[in-house]
Amino acid sequence: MTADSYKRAAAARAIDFVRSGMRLGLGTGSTAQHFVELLAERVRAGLDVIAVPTSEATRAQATRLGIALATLDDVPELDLTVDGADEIGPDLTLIKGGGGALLREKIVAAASARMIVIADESKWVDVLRRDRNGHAFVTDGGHWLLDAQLGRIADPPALARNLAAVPGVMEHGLFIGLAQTAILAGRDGVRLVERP
Ligand code: A5P
Repeated sequence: MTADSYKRAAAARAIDFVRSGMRLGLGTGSTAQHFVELLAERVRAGLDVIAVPTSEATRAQATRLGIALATLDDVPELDLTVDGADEIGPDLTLIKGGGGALLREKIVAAASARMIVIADESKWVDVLRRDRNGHAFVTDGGHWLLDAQLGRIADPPALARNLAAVPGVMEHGLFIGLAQTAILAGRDGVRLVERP
């Protein structure tokens, strides 16, 4: 099995949580793409949902696949958001933003009664860590995204407060208290983790 097949397995499990009539948030990234593909199959089979995408890439994919879309202006409260993550800690604190969509991802997750994070097991970590090379690019919203090298993040809430206090910082990729459920797929199968 490849990492991609694990991502698809996690996405397939998340589809079980979708019911007709739901208002959904659609995440961004390679794992979320699997979820959108599988959701579209259900829509073609008669599932009735409306969805708010978290990026232009997800909007384009969902439109192409025939999923009815809306914005939070039309549908301010969502039932469920399904999204990927760069890292998932044991209390379901997340690092997100590797796909450049963290601002809209956080707004959509915060508007949702429930957020499920889907990932392959490699995303599960004991302590959040960000160790990619620093870079900046412009997001869908026209913001510069900086990838900071911060080593082990022992206290994510304190870091989140410090980042939010920096003038000019629009948003950061720490998602604290947003995900209720993680669906992780790996060699030993698919497991669900609920936030403690
Ligand atoms: C998008 O901005 C990100 O938050 C993604 O959800 C995250 O980077 C996970 O992406 P993959 O599913 O491609 O690993």
